[in-house]
Amino acid sequence: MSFPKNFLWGGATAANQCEGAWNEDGKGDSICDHNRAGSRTANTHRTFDLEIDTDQYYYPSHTGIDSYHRYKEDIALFAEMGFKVYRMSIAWSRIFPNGDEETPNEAGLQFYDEVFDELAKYGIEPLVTISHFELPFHLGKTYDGFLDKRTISFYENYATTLFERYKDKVKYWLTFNEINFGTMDHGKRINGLFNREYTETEQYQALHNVFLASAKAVVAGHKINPDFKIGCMLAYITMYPKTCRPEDVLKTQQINEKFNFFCGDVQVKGQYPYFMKRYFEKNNIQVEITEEDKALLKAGTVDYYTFSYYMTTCITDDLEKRNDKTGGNLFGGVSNEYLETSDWGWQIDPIGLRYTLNQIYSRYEVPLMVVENGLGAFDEVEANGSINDDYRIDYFKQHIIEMEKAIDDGVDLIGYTPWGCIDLISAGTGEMSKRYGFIYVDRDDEGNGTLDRSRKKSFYWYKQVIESNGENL
Ligand code: P53
Repeated sequence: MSFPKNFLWGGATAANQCEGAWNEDGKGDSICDHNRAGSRTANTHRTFDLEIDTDQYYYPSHTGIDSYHRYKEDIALFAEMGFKVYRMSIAWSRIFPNGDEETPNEAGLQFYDEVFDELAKYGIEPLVTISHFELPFHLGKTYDGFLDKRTISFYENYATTLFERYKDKVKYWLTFNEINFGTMDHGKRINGLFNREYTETEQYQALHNVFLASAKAVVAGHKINPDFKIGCMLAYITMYPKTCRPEDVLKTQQINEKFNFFCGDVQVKGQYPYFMKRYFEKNNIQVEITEEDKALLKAGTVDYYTFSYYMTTCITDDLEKRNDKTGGNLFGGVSNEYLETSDWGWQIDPIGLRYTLNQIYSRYEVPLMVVENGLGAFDEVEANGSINDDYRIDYFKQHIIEMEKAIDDGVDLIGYTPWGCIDLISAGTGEMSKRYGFIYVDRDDEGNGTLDRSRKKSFYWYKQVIESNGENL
């Protein structure tokens, strides 16, 4: 079997990692604009400043790759590769600078009108993430973000504004990026909990409010345009037991349920899974979940399921083995001796993608889309300007082969948008040198460079993959 005729090939980015123009045309500061650059060694720990101090520090999101001013050139390059779909996010604070205004900033709305019109010129379907780590800073500072129920209404107002405005231009939507980072460190970019330490109850309450906001958006969106496809988005980090010791297998199941299954269950099935209810009871976590909330979660289930897939990890309950941690991992996962790792320590596992697609599809049986996948790597520009990123081509080739096998297994996979189709700022480390793109951007970790775009070898390769609908790898 091969890829379906209407398969959505494309690429993915997020506003805060490429737009720049952080305070132009009325945009307010988002939570991301307070993150300084980090480094590969510091990995996921970037300094977060309550007060932005641009005289002293460099904040990568403030300029990004300047796509706010260069989007036409970028979209033309995507079109040249033959993209059918382009996943992007809308910067919430461009539309509602503080987040709690009643009326939107017209200049922000106008900007995305122009982006969608440009995509339409080339017949590229937009896929819009409504919230991709871009909570308006003010909502975190003043309301403790989603811990406060009022933030649900602010989000609903924001989402409804987008649905009304773009109802004839955008069909595919995602409510929250990587919602399952919810209660972890990355989660503060979603829920805005950064003013102090929060109890576990508060963290799960904020996540619950995020679920409610998502469900409200789904309900409102379907009313505005019944043809909308509104999905969820999870960071899927597939887990294998380190050994076949039953203790390891059981531990893997427990961590996997909480990280990979919990949020999807709520958003696809419309209810909390039994294991989370027990987890709350056993740990005295008192999340307020009313009957009305339960009805809303049921009414606001998503139309399709999307996820990011970069790596797999191994789990053990044997504490001694935990010293053998892998990069980018967030749950004390350990290494897999059968896999190679990226320069940032992420374990590369193409077969794991087939396994993952089947794991998710067997649980939900709704259409799936892989909306992030890719290799963050150092690229070298040759003297003649060419960039021969064969390692990236090889990574994608292996993953596409396994997606095709998953389709052959019977999985309803509808699209694939590799992450950072154009080089952009890394979310985890704030680096520019962690490159994912088919398109190279001349910019370094300190913010120097022309910002000029150029085609990597993988650009021509991906073009031919799309042209042949995945046949010509
Ligand atoms: P970076 C960690 C693990 C899995 C997905 O990540 C992650 C992260 C965040 O570090 O986030 C997603 O840039 C996210 C994107 C991000 C991309 O993965 O750290 O949705 O915004 O850029 C890649 O290499």
